[in-house]
Amino acid sequence: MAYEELYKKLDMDIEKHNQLMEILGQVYQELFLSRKNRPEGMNYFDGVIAEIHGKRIEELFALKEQGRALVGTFCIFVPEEIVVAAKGACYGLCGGAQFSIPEAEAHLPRNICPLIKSAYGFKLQRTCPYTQLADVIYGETTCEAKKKTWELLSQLHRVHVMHIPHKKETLERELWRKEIERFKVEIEELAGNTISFENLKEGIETVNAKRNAMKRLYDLRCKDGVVSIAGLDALLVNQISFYDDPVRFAQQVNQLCDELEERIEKGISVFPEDVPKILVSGTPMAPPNWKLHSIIEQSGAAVVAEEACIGARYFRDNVDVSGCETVEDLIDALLERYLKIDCACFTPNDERVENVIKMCREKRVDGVVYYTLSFCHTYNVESKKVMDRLKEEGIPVLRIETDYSMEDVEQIRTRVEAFIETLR
Ligand code: BJ8
Repeated sequence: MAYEELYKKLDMDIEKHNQLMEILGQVYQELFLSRKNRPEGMNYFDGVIAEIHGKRIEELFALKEQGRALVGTFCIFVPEEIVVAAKGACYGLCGGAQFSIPEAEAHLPRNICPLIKSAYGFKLQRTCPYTQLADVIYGETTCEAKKKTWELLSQLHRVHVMHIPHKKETLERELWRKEIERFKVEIEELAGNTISFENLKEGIETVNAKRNAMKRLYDLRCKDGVVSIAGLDALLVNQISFYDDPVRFAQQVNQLCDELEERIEKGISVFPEDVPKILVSGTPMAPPNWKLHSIIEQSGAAVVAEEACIGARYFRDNVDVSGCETVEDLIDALLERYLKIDCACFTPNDERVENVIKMCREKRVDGVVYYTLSFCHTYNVESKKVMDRLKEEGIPVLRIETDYSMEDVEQIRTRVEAFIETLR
């Protein structure tokens, strides 16, 4: 095992880790590598998955040895620009696998969101090198289950909890500004130096460039009647955006987009011309959660967009640095950008409902699958408003609530097939 020495240094359970990787390899082979007509640009992203606990971990370990800050996160609210400005790495921690849930359930109630249980279970198991490497794990107070889990996680790892406002009024804006400043101070302490205006601006521009590349991919997924890339592949690229080096990632996505432009010009589609096009809206799909997309696409429809944090919510808005002259100006710009996030933890959150409709129009979808993880109360409750508005617009919608187990796959498949039939 090539990376065994590294895993020992990270105090990992190597045997269990290898079991996990074997399962991941089999699933990946079946869902991704065995499919035909994938863009060649996906080779890079296949390589990232093949080396997900290899080369990237080596890179991060090297950064750690240089004293750079390594920050693990669970939410798109963490201003990664600040970590990039400090020349460190900010990455998402996995929370999309059933594999780690049984251990987590020894500490956490069974009836909470699988995303939280999965991530917490990885820490208990010591099977995730990203978690083991993190100098600090950033948790946030977006939902009840998360904020209470951080208390338990902090007994196992260094955790910093960011207080995320649930409204967007004056008081909450002030609080959020202070939270961004507090985050900056902690990253500076970890990195051992102060973040200058130039560094922060550069960090923001790096992340903006990454988001621009992802927006370009979003625009090209389905254009001029051609579905140039499978939804499952596009989801994978979105998932990898949370792990990879941001500069390299943007280059690779842009390269993939060049190829997709050519495919569109030549009319090379992954699906037949009349394929029903679906927007998936709802809770994030952390890797390796590929369950719903694979069911939808195996059932004969194409997923052309995700209204989710691993999706458009992450790359829709950039940080506007025009007119910024001081670090404080840049922090204000970060504040403005992050408060555009329309997570269901906000109340009211009508902008999300309107964003779903806007995306449906942009992508000219035939229907929406509203996806919610079991026991996610915020997205679950908000489904009523989103679905009512979709019905008002005459856009068909199917609501799926599920977790990471495979027990309900056939039941979901039957419902999805019936839904797609009505769209034809
Ligand atoms: S900004 S969506 S990444 S909080 S699914 S853990 S809400 S019970 S993930 Fe999220 Fe940030 Fe919001 Fe996005 Fe809780 Fe719901 Fe689980 Fe969730």
